[in-house]
Amino acid sequence: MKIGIVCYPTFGGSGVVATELGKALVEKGHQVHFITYSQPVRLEYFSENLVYHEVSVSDYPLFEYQPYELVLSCKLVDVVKYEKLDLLHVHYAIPHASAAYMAKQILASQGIHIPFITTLHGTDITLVGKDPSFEPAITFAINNSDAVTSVSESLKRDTYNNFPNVKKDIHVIPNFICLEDYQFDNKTKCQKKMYAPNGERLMIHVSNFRKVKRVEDVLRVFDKVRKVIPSKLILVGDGPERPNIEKLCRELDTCNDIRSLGKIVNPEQVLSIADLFLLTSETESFGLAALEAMAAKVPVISTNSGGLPEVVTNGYSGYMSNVGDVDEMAANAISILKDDSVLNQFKANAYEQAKKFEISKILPMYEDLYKKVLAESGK
Ligand code: GMT
Repeated sequence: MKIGIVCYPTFGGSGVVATELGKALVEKGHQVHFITYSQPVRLEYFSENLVYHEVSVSDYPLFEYQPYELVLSCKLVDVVKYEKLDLLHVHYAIPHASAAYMAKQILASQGIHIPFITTLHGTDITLVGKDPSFEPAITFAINNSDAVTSVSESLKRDTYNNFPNVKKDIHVIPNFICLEDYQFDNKTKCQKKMYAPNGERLMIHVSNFRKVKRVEDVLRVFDKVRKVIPSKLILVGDGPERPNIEKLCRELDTCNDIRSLGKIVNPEQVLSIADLFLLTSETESFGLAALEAMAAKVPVISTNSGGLPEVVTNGYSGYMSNVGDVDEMAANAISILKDDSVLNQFKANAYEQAKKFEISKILPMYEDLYKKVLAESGK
């Protein structure tokens, strides 16, 4: 198949999922065209069946806001037509689904039929999607997609709850992991002793430091744990909440026990040296970061919001608590970290849990959906 993939090329989970999906499809012999405004961060991959098309929005003084969606639609028209694509797969509803719809209509007027699949990732539905002014456009784009997927049952429920006029059947296809990427020997550049020189336990948090992640709760949990068990914390990522996080580090006097590593394209190595992953989000449609941690044999302490209970098994691969319950999260973290044998059991369980989301199990779900959509559209 010749598949066009549209996504945000940044560090967010939806871009990572789209990129890894594209690479896996190429491995299976499909031809994949990424159509994005910059090279996706994890697209460090070469194949004659992988093509990147940049969407560049030209600057013009009249535009206070550049018409990105329109430019994307026109780029889709161009790529579909000249690369003879079979279908488009757009990740994140806003504005990718409506851009795909417009491209589809333009192409139809020229006698070219292109079906498109929309994958809902989370904040397109739970946060941005809640802004009522977006509702008609998102509802319309979802209802007019040839197929719609969501990354969890929880997100599917949220979509029907937040968008009562959505009538489209939503297929749940969970996010996935390539476990091969997590096989390291002891000679990796990233060593635990760099960050925990005196044998401390090592905790880690990875996110885009937005409000929804409640990174302050990560610091509060860490602070409670380090008072009982000598510990260090690694923060990976960056985002708008950083100044507040730094302020809280100073207030709690935890700065000397925390290392910020900034944005890391492939966090597998640094994850693999950690003992525990902290994810304190207000909501997560899935929590790809938690899955990546488990793939690196790191148990997860998280909230029980959104799709996280579909990813983490409570009391097995980690523990989940109500949003904001930092006391319980700290107590759970201590119960795992205080004993080597308990920690090792949770690490092994985390890896077993991650195996359920191995890419080889999930990729066929997308391929089957592509085939179904192509058959239904007479291609
Ligand atoms: O908001 C973010 O954290 C980024 C966002 C995205 O679109 O990249 O992440 C969402 O999609 C990920 C991939 O499907 C999920 O693993 C995240 O849970 C989800 N984030 C939220 O729901 C907050």
